[in-house]
Amino acid sequence: MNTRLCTLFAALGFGFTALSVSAQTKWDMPTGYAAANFHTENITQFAADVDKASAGKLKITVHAGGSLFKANEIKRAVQGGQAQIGEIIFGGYANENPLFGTDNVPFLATSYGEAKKLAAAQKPALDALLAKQGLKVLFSVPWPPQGIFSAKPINSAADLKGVKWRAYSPQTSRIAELVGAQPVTIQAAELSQALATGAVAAFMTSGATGYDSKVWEQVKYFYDAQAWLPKNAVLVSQKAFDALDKPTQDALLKAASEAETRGWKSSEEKTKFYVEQLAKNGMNVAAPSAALKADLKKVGDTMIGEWLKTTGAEGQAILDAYKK
Ligand code: PCA
Repeated sequence: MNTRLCTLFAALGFGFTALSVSAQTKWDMPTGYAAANFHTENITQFAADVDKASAGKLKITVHAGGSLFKANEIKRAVQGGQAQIGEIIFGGYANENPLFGTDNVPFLATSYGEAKKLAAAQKPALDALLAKQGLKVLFSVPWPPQGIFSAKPINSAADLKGVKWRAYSPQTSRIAELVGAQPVTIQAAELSQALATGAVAAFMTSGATGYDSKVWEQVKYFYDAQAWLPKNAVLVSQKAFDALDKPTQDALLKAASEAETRGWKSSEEKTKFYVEQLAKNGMNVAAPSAALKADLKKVGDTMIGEWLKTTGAEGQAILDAYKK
C-alpha cells in the first residue's frame, strides 16, 4: 500500500514537473551588432518585454555581436531551425532576391519620413517572400542615414579609385565597383579589426556604426551623404511561432510592435549625437563636395536602374506605392 502510494505521488510529482517545463519556451536570438548598439539595446528591451508580458512563459536569450551566428548566417540559421528568432539586415540578402535590397538603393529614400514610406511600400512583397521561406517579420528598424567614411579626403569619386572599400551588402559592393574601388565584404562586428589591420580604408555606413566601432582611430573623414537608410529586421521561424499558445503569440506581437516604434524613434533621435561624436573624436565631418555629390548621384541613378531591371514588375509596383 505504502509503496503504491509512493509510486502514485512520484508519478504525480513527475507529471507536474513535466508540465511546468513544457509551459516555458526558450528561444535563442542571434544578432549581428554590438551589445551597446541601439538596435541591440532595442532588441534586449523587446526580449525583456516578452518575458514580462508572457509571465515568463517565453524566454528569449539575445546573443549579440555575431557571437552565436555571424550576421550574414542568421537568416539561414532561423530558416533551418538552429535558432528560433534572429536579427538580419534586409540588404544583406539582395543577391538572394533583389527585393531585399530595396532600402539599399542610394538616394531612393534619404530621410526618416521617406524611409517610413518606403518601408510601408516594400512590406507586402518582403512579407510574402519571407513567408515562403517559413519566416515571419516581427519588426524592422532603420539605421541612420549612410555617409562616406575615409582615411583620406575624398573630393570626388576619382579619389576612391583603387581604395579598399568595406561593404556590408551586395549594393555597397556595387558602389565600390561603380567608383573603381575594391570591395571587401566585412560584417560590422569585424570592422574595427579590418581597419586596424589596414584591410580597408573607406566605406559607407551610418554614424551609429562609426561610433560603435570607434572608427576615428584609423579614419579621419566623414562625408554626410545621407544616401539611404537600410533596415534591420527581426525574423521569427513561423514554426516556432505557431508552437506558442495564443496569449504568448499576442504578447510577442505586442512587444514587437512597440519595439518597432521605439527603434525608429531612437534611430532618428540619435542620428545627430552619432555624427557629433565623430567630430568630437577628431574626425573631419562635412557635407560631400558638389563634385562628389554629382558623382554619387550618377551612381544612384545607375543603381536604381539596375534594381528596377532585376526586380521587374514587383519593383515597379513598390516604387509606384512609394511615390503615391
Ligand atoms: N551599419 C551597418 C549596416 C548599416 C549601418 O549603418 C553596418 O555598417 O554593417
